[in-house]
Amino acid sequence: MADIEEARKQFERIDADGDGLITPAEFKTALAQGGDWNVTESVAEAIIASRDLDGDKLMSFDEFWTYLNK
Ligand SMILES: [Ca+2]
Ligand SMILES: [Ca+2]
Repeated sequence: MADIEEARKQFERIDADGDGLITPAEFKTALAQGGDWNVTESVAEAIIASRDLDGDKLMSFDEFWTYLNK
């Protein structure tokens, strides 16, 4: 079971501009900063699309949280 406070911190780290939505570009940057997992923007888009519940191509905190609790 994921911890919602920890999840929120992770989400805020990825959401570089703090608008509450993670774009593929933000996700890609966060992965690159996190270590050696370099993905292309289209891969980042695909990962977000697989977690995207409302089809806006962005990941909200709710979608991130749902994903963590799968
Ligand atoms: Ca953002
Ligand atoms: Ca979404």
